[in-house]
Amino acid sequence: METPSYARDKQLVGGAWEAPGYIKHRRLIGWIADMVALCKPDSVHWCDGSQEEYDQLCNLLVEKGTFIRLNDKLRPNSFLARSDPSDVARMEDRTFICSLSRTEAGPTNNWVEPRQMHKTLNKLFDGCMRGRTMYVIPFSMGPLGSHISYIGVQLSDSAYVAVNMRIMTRMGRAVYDVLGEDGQFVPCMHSVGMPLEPGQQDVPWPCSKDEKYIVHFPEERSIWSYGSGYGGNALLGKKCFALRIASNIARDEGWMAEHMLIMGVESPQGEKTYVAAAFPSACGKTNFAMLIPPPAFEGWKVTTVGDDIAWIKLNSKDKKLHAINPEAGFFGVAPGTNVKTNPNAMATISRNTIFTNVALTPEGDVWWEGMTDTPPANLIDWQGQPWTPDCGRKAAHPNARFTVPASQCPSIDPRWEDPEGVPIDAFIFGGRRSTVAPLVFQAFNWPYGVYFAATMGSEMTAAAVGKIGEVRRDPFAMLPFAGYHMASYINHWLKIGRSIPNPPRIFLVNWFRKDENGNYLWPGFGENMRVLKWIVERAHTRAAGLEMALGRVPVYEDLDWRGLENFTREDFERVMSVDRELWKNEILSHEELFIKLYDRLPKEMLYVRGLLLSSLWSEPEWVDRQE
Ligand code: SAT
Ligand code: MN
Repeated sequence: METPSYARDKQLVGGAWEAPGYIKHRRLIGWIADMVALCKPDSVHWCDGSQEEYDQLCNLLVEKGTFIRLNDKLRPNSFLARSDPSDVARMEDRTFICSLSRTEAGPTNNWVEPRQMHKTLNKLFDGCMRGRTMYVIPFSMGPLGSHISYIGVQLSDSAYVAVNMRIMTRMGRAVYDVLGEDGQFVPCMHSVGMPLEPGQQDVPWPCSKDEKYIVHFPEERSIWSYGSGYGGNALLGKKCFALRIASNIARDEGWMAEHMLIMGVESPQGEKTYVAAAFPSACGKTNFAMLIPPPAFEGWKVTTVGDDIAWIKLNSKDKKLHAINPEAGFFGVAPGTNVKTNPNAMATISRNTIFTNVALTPEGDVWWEGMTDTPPANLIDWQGQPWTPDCGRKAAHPNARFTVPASQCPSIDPRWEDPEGVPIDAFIFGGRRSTVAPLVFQAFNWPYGVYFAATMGSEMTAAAVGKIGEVRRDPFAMLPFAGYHMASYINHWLKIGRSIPNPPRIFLVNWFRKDENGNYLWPGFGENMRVLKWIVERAHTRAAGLEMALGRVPVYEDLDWRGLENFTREDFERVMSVDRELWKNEILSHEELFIKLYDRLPKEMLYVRGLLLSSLWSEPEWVDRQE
């Protein structure tokens, strides 16, 4: 690597920047010096995480045209940002896992030899912050100082990133106290990739139109992101650190970093059960995590620990898996969110929120598809253009997001910051499938559960740039987020199951099944409580579960239908049906994934597949005689 070392480049000390005296960590200061020398920013801003700093940076973003301040009466202390139309979602084909060997990254990740990638990045980052400020953003994933937490320091030339990171993580000066003189941190390097020549006018959303790289070095535990300012590409604590790098740390240390929401379910008797659920991006994790039970479920309550990421470790005292939410905020999908689908989210985002790529009303408030049945008149769309319902364009981008502190959520769980985490009794996995997958079933045991999670299919959404609607295998909803070989990741799950005396029960759900006319067969949202109640009762081995080909299922009588009487037994049977012919094809398509992962595929995947074929096969002779 050709970057000058701190020791060699004495000129930098006391030059355009100087580390504040409260930072005692020489290796950190050295790394920042190297990065300043490489990126050549005009100035360095050391984020302290204070409210004053947040307000100042938001004002700066308003001045620069990146932010529009929303009407303070309707949406206090909130802002709208509009991104460049080329920079609206995660870019999976520009995301790289640069482990030492290609085999380690596995066939589902993009890989480039690490020295080669460092060369490329060093060229790109050389001078990339000219004309800009470098923000030094110290953050903790997990409660500050907790034994479960990890620290990162992000260097970024985006003030938008700095203010978003203050919401999404525990960001600020106190992180340096925890780091001390030699604590561990993950260096997270980020640039929007648009240096400014002297006199060059900036744009509201700087980014690099033609070169984007989101790069992870698992052995180095470092992250480099270039060219994008949006979401998971740029807020490096989230997918890059808390999933891709953390999944590597977790594998080495024997815990799990998962793309899961965490929720508490409280019964009328006051019994609290925590469950964690994995769904791919933009498949309703935030809605499920904040679910409000239907009125007939009086006394039942759902509380929210997290909506996107879970770090799960074995608790040595109770020998159960405990989960924490490493994040401090929600970066949720706006379209489709409304007072019916997610009243808690609507209340959460009533203030102190950054909206990105939603529409603007003439009163200075926000709007998106699905917020109300009728759009307000005279909207300005997410690209700043006048918008009418018949113009043929969407008012908000389908991947428009809100960034908001989790503490503002009315359903936030009292233990959401508990450094010991919350004990998990059930795991739920669900994709978006208009056909084939039934509403709910429980896997017979841990290896069966791992099999179904590993072979989960889901139709692609707008959260990533790609073919929306196409079914792809998304093992554990981690396809874009596992930082190493996917088959080793599956094996890690099997190992975890073997290491716990009584592992959580595993359930598979599908809220998205449709009929021949494209109508949803299941009402979803708050009504998912009916399924959740069965899951919780099963996890405590109190509810019945009929043994069927795929696993144990509720029969009609096993679910609580009070308040949903117009959903008939036939409706239920349709949404639960398992078509053996379709399932044989489904299992054939699992084979495609297995062949891809062949070199490291755990043998359990083949055993379970064999057993499933055995239970899905119908004996032709016997069937003939019955006809
Ligand atoms: O990766 S993002 O944080 O932009 C959103 C997601 O895909 O879940
Ligand atoms: Mn996510």
